[in-house]
Amino acid sequence: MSTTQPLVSPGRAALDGVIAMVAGLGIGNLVSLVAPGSSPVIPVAARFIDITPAPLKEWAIATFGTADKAVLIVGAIVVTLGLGALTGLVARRSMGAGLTCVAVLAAIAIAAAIPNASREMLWWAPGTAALTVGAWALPRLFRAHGRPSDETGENTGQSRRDWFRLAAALSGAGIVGAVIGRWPSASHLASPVALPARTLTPLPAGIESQAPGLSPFVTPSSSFFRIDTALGVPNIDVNEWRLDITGMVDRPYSITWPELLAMEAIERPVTLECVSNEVGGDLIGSAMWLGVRTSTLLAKAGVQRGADMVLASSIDNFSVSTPLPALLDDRDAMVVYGMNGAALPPEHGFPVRLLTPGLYGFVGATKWLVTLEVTTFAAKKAYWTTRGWSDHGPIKPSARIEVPRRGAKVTAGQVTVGGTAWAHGTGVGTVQVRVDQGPWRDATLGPEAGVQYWRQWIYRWDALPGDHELQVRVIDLQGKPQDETVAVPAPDGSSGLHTIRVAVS
Ligand SMILES: Nc1nc2c(c(=O)[nH]1)N[C@H]1C(S)=C(S)[C@@H](COP(=O)(O)O)O[C@H]1N2
Ligand SMILES: [Mo]
Repeated sequence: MSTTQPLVSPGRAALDGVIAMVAGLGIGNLVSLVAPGSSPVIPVAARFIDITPAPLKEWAIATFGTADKAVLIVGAIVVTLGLGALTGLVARRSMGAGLTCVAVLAAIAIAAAIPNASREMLWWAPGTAALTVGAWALPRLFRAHGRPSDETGENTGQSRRDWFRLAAALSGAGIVGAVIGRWPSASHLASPVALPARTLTPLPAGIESQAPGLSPFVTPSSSFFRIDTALGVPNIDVNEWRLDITGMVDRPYSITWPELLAMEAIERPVTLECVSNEVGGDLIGSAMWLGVRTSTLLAKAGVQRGADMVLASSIDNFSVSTPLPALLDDRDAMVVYGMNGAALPPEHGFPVRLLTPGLYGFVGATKWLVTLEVTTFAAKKAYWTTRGWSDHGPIKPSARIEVPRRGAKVTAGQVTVGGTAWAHGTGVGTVQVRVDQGPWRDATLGPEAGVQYWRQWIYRWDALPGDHELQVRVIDLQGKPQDETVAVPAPDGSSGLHTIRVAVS
């Protein structure tokens, strides 16, 4: 019998690799509690998102929408466990090579955690802990299988119990560490903050009660769509947060949280849409936003001639390029710290985000905002505009049918059709519905909250039995109908009529 014959079966070796990986990552994750934001998985996955080709990212957003991160996390877990199994198989041939794999994987995690700003002193700790635990566990798991008896190749009962105890302890520690450590999205630890009093009278009540399933007039913050490239939500301490106003200005300066709160606050109803939203899609929401005018903040710095854009960057190095006029004109673009009467939720940019009414989020709504750099389109590019999306992103007027749902079966007679419509800047004038390509008929509009906000609409339809097509369009207050040309989201937003079919019986 050859002495180089591995003592551990391939299945067991792979399982040992997986267990060592779970233990290492779990404990590393637990250690990341002391070094916030640097769990061993998140930085690797975050770098992965950065280098993912834009079309794949867009496909993920289009296919999974707000769930794209859940899909990515499950994918990351599967790939990670697969790497663990591979490491186990390598270790079966040579423990030295196996431990080298562990070290290389840990080195990647540690390198990916190198912080952009030197805010996190212990960024190296989680990856190092994962390395230590993984490198300790792997050879011990192998040894615990014991030497197979010469006759049968089977392990003894004693060694099986040893292995089982060790494996259970390591997996248990790993899983507990993963759960109580900072697993992605488990990090919603916004510090309680006091906000200035609200300045505006509350919005009128919507008409959602008249059509079950219709979007509420104001989208609750908890169900507001979320789109960003961040895996873990950045956890920002308001005491350390600063907004730098730099670039082509006479007097660059930084503003702190208390200084920002002391400035004159405005509160505005604004509908925010993602450029990736398909016609009829749900990447849109409407809320009441509280903050300070960007025009005031920029005027304090003294914008120099020749500038035509502001590059607004986040703590996680995301950026948008907003046309300068949109931040200075009377649409009241703002640096926002309140949403629907409370502090900005972590997922939506706590403590501070940019909000430019009338522009898609990718050119006007940086979350976790830390820098406003006054510059030019010729000099700088932003995150998505370097990936082929348009420099200018005004939200295209559109309308959608929310009830009945596409493909619904309804009873003949009076059917309530309803939805939302928006025409930023000008405002919604009329919403019209058409059945089976017939004449356009006016819908009844819900309350109005300014030209940057959507309107609900309802249409009472006398439905005859059969399959029918329903379409909707918005006409703005200047009488201009929405663009009916069918366009996909890239590069500057979708257009076309929202069209659904329903079965009436
Ligand atoms: N820091 C950061 N801000 C960001 C993004 C991002 O990826 N990172 N995405 C932008 C895009 S594309 C959109 S549509 C809006 C969405 O804002 P919401 O998640 O609050 O709905 O945020 C914008 N701000
Ligand atoms: Mo977006």
